[in-house]
Amino acid sequence: MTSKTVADWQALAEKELKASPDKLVWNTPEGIPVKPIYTAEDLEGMEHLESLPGFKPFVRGPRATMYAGRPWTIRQYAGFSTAEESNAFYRKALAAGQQGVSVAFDLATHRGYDSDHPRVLGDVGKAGVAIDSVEDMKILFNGIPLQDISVSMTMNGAVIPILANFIVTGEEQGVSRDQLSGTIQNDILKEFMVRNTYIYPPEPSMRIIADIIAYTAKEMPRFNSISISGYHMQEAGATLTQELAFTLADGREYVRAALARGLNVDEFAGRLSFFFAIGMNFFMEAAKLRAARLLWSRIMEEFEPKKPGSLMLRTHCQTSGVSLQEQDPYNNVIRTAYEALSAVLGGTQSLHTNALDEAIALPTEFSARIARNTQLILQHETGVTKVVDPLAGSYYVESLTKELADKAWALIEEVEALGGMTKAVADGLPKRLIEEAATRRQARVDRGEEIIVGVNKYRLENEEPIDILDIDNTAVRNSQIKRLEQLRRQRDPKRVEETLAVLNKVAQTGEGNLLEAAVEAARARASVGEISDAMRSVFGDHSAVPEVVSDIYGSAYEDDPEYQTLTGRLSEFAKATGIKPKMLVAKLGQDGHDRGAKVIASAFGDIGFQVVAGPLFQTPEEAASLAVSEKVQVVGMSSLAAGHKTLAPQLIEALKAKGAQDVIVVVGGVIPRQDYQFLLASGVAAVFGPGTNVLDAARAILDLMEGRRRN
Ligand code: 2CP
Repeated sequence: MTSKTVADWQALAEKELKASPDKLVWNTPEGIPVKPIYTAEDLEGMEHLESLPGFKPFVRGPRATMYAGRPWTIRQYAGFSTAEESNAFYRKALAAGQQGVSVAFDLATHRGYDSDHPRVLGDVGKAGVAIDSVEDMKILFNGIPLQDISVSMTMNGAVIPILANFIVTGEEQGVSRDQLSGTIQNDILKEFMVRNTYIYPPEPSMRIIADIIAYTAKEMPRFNSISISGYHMQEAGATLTQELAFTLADGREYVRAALARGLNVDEFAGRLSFFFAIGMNFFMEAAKLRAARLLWSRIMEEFEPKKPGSLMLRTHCQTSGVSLQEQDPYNNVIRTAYEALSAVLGGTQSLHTNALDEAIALPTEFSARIARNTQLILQHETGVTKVVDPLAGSYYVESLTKELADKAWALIEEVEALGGMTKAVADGLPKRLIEEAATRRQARVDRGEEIIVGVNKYRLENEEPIDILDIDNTAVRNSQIKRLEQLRRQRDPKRVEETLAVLNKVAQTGEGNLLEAAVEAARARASVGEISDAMRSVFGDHSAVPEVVSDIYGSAYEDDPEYQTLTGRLSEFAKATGIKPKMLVAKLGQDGHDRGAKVIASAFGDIGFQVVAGPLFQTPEEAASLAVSEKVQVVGMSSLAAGHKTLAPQLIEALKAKGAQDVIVVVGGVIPRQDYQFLLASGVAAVFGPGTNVLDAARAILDLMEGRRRN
């Protein structure tokens, strides 16, 4: 037994360092000062320490035996091009050790458009599978027994037609609703905050959620009615406390919506599930999941449930997409493995591990195998499944658990003071805080304060491009159109019309259940677009006004000479031309991922550009009109959903047609190197792929503008 005290350690550390050990304190983006040492003193008075797994507040896990009894579910998120191809991919993955299915839909489907809609030319079959009707869904799950394999569907906008199609697919496979197991994402609040695949305004969107919770509580006892997601918040730049707080506050709001619908809390609370991102802050991410369970049981106690399961937070996790890098991409395997271990040590119920190429494209069969095997190796070779919550009692992890919980709780209270999450979202607070955090992080990375191996340090001189999957969206679109035509020929039009009229009436009157009505329409073979439109005509479309934060990026660079040179050059340019350089940041197609666009708009604004932040979901034609009316010199098109090869050339053509061929078009975002030549040949002046330093991009654009001026 040592008789040494913390003060003794301080003295020894000071001698070793020849400075105070306080200088080793790491201030994380969450504002948590991480000390170089934690001791028993840090645990004093901590209430949750004595709890056991399977019992409230569930810090140590929702099940008593956790992975010793049953390991987490290996559930890889996938889907691309047609239902046939995605089905073949799922079946192979299941045969190779995957344990659950998780469907990625294309953006046209997300936003409730059939594949033949003119607004979705660049989106069909990209970034997910195209589903237009029950017929597609039946192909998607062909040979996958829906009574045995649980299916997660990431769907929020067009959640009613997709869930209706799933139910009918089950029926036609001979699997009744009460046997279907799985999860629907169905989390609209975070869509308004960060993910942007909404269709309707907040109020009817919340009604949709309540209707789904009510329907599944009654009819689908094995089905998780919602996956309340923080993942996308972290992807959009949120700190871990923001992710934790806003996700749990969203959850509380959904509980309130279901209660307002007349449900009893114990009827539905046990089937609410969660979804978090797991980034590179190894111990803090594991602590985050422990803190999430602690706080959720605290929140749920307010509603006085009788069943212990109603207090239990069960979650899916996905390793972080933003931590993946285009540069030296095999490093991503290593990143993902650490993140996966962190999720497992935190006690996740199911897990997706990203593939090494996911920073630039959909996974290939090769990269998907490595990603899956990352989990299989954890489950079978490392022994981590044998002991429940092995980090319990760690001075550091227990302290982090408490600090994260306390900080997140303070933010949850702030949201409460605003009147709950729906009001906070309408007010814009969460979005603003997340965008500020994202911009701060970009500055840290650009300045090299946060090291990313292979990107801002240890960068390779020559990058060998890796093989990636390319989807021919025109071919997918054509085959979807053919199937839609066949569907429309073969169905009974009168039945379609009648069922859609009923759905429309349920939407209008507020009486009845939207999902129940949509199931009838799906049985009659109404398409995803038609079912969505039957509600769209009543609810309308949501449109967000883009707002951009300022003075975050610039203030991180305050005294930086390089930054001063650049801003100086910009003001020279403005003086010489008589106008401040003006750029439109454009988002085209159904791609709602706007973190990159927002960070660029914000940073460029600070640097000295006049920035027009274009609205989401523009067609190339609409963006060109905006560029002309705003008299911009540059359009920066941000593309993260693989539509760039269709949309960038169309944008250039549209500008030409308006006589605006002088406008410089640059493209940034998730652009594989393989596509650079194609884009440059189409008239794009520069391409900025993942990992681009914002100052470098600004310099390059200014060079282009000066070049044009001289010529
Ligand atoms: C679990 N079980 C056990 C034990 N552990 N039984 C005995 N002993 C144990 N130790 C039981 C559970 O009670 C359950 O049965 C069954 O085993 C399955 O376990 P589970 O823990 O419920 O796992 P799961 O079926 O895989 O469900 C996990 C979730 C679910 C988290 C609850 O919501 C889910 O699968 N979510 C996935 C969401 C997802 O994939 N999202 C993709 C996002 P009972 O059911 O009978 O109780 S895509 C992201 C992209 C980026 C996007 O959004 O854009």
